[in-house]
Amino acid sequence: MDTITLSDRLLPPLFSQGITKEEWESKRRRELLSLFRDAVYGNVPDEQSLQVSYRVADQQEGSSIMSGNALRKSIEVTVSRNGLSHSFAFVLFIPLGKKHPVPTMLTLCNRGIADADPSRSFLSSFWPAETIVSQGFAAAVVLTSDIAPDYDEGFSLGLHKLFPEYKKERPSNLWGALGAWAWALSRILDYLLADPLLDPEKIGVVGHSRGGKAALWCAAQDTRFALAVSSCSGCTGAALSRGKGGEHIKDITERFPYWFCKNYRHYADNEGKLPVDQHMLLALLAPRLVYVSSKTNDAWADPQSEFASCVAASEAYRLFGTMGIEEESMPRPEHPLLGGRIGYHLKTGYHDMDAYDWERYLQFAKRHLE
Ligand code: GTR
Repeated sequence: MDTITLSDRLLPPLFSQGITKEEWESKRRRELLSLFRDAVYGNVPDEQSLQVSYRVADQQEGSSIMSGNALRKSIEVTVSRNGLSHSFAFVLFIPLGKKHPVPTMLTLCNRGIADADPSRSFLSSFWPAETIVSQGFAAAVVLTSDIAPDYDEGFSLGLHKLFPEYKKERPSNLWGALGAWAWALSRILDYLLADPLLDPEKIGVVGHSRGGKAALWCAAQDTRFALAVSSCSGCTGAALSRGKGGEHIKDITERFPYWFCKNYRHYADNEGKLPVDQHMLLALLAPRLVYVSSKTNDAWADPQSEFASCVAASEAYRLFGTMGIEEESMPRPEHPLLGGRIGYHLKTGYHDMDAYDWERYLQFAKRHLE
């Protein structure tokens, strides 16, 4: 396949020539985060006023839980502010009979409960908890809809209900649903980091499509995540916006205005004016691990633009003396690139996250985390 040409995309530069990795960390990284907050994903409102508490609602092990191979915990997270509160739950399977502490994969599930079933009556390949656990990883999952609804409810439900002052008018640079999902993933991370059975240095965050966008945004901000995995995240996820095929900023801000801050809509049909592009989102993870996967029949997400983003972000990895993506040519389907600190594969199929994808994510994580 062809080598990716980036010059046609007219991307804003990641950094100026001669920058050191210290300058990147102390200055440029912060600038990019503020640009993404103000123009795309929004700022967290009044963060210091939010109080978070955790309650283990259920904890079980034994033959009924993954045939005795895992401990299952259900944890309720309550976020309070000025007398209001919102709770959401996440589920955690920790492998038993393995050497602890173990690495963890935290998945943001944007589908229904059947795809993240704690009872394991439904064994969905979208979140194959048994596979994850059998490979020695703890598997955690949370539903997007439990954190903040995935429809335009006028900023009044989920975490948003803690901010009644913004219900009438949401300031243009304030978060939407994606920002709330990303913030909640970091609150789950706070809990995971304190669990002695889990390795605090080896926690990854995984998401598909809108969940992939949120997983990347979360790990871009929160350096405590060792790895971010994006499946088919496309527009405003892994894919470059400039020169993108399929979904554009105009499409996404018309259909899902509540995902982003209001400012983002100014870049509809106006990508060239956007102060960032999505290679910068991946670069914010450098030198940590990122994995991007695409499907051949997912032109809406645009695999070429997702891969081009990995190539462009690799410059930030070179600042750290490490390798981002290992090849600059778009790989053929079923030819994963696992050697660099940015992993990538294209798989034959439609917009989905499946068993093949998970096998590659776990393979990549093992290879680089061990
Ligand atoms: C689509 C949306 C995409 C992607 C997808 C999904 O309708 O246009 O950006 O996020 O939904 O989440 O499955």
